Amino acid sequence: MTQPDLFGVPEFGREGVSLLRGFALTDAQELVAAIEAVARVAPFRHMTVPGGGRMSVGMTNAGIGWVADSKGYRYDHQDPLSGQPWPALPPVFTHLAERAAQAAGFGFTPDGCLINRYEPGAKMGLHQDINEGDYSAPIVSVSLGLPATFQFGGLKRSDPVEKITLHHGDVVVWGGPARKSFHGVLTLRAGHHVIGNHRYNLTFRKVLG
Ligand code: MD3
Ligand code: FE
Repeated sequence: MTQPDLFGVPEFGREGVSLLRGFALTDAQELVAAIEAVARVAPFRHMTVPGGGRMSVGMTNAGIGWVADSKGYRYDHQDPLSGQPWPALPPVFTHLAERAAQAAGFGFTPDGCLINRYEPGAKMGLHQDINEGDYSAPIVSVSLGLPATFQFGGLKRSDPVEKITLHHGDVVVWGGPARKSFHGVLTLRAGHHVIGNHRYNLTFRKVLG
């Protein structure tokens, strides 16, 4: 299902993708406060990927957490920095993800949320999200703060990509045939936003099958 725009034509016409412009706007302040509360317990950090590079995006997690290190990618109940469990999913996170998935035609309760923080200059190269246990579940993504250009391709890295700008409060639900598509985020441009001069992205996942 896709979100029709003002002219009744889907703005982003890919099967399995629902773009819910502004869906998180009314909860944005509460979402940002919850992100910052998580980050006081589990600070944003720049993970190292198996090739040895340092990710430009700062990351933390709530619920079951996504972790990269020199040995690979995995999900873990514990924050490797503290040895403690990741903070629980804040109720405002879970509720928003469930409502967005429902609006897109999915029954979905997340068990993990990767929280990305983009400062100007940060980017995320083309990749697939294929470490989760349940590909029948969608991924719900929430954008907050500065706008970013998102790239969305096909099932092969070499497939052509479509670009779309994601703004503060936009929610995208990716499921069905779109679930294993390549995607990435272009370098964040500097700007000013009331939440701070950065971008947060929440990706809600069903990690356990
Ligand atoms: C399409 N994050 O954390 S969210 C990621 O804006 C990630 O921070 C980006 O990709 C961000 O893994 C993009 C949109 C997104 C997330 C997962 C997807 C799109 C997706 C999984 C499958 C297809
Ligand atoms: Fe991803």
